[in-house]
Amino acid sequence: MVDRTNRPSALKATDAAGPEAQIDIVGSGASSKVIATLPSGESVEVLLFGATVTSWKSNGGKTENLWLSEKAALDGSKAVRGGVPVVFPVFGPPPKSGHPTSSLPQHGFARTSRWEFLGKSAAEDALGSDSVKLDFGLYSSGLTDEARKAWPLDFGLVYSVTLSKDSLQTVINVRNEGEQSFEFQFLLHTYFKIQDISKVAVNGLLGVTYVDKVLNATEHKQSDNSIKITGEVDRVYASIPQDTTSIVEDGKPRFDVVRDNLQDTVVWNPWIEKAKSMGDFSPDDDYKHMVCVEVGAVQGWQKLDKGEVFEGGQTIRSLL
Ligand code: TA6
Repeated sequence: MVDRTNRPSALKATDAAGPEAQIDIVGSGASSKVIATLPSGESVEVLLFGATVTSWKSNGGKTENLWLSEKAALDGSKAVRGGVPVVFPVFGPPPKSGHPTSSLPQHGFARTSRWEFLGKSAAEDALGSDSVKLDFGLYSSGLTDEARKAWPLDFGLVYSVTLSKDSLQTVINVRNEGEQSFEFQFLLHTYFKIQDISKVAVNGLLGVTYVDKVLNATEHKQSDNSIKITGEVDRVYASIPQDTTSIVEDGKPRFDVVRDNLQDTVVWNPWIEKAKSMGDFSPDDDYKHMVCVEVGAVQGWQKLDKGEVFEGGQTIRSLL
């Protein structure tokens, strides 16, 4: 934690009633991050690189809810291994050729771009100190030359991160700022911190069709309500009817993940070999202490014509 005396004067969320959330901007360049802390101690940290949430603490600040690799790059050198990376405009490896995203890196450019901090406000539906909303922006002009060349479409993204006492809401607003229509995919690649993967179940996907990337991307139907993780899991569940997916640990509800205008969810755990093969995944056996439940619009493409807007996101509730 940065020693408070060395921090620039804290910014106040001016329009919240009652005691105010504290906003600090720390670090410099690609390592800059925004820290919001409620008077009751809950906090969220957002790296401007990728607008990546790297920490979310509930329970008065005592409970860290997100997993972050000990070797996560936090200097802008590569996508953050952990927290909530923002995936846009393509999920996974892009189409091999003949698609506007074909020459983009896996998971697109949003998570490896430098976003702007647009400011803070009391969330529309929040009362005073119980909530604070942080807005981040990424525009075509803010892309690297390489990304701009690879995907020369005019767009605007506003990503809102709202911290409340027991929940974190992250919502994207995508706008087509150009003459040409474009299509995109979006996903929030959330790494949840858990105690023991052998005691975890992911519930709420009963009967949903999924593509299993561990089984050669074959299609399956979820045959029971609880998904247990006993090996590498990499499944893309599509067109999910109910909006909440739950993470249960040791029989007790730990997180609710509520989708808003996003129909799909990816469940991922790299398990032993894949964890070892990722240089920035550390410690190697930390697959036991994380699970990804990633909400998104990744089945097919969302199309925006000139001036059109798409909005979607998640509210994750810590139930500890
Ligand atoms: O969301 C699951 C997934 O698509 C996995 O296939 C795995 O590749 C993971 O994302 C991590 O991708 P990354 O590019 O961050 O290493």
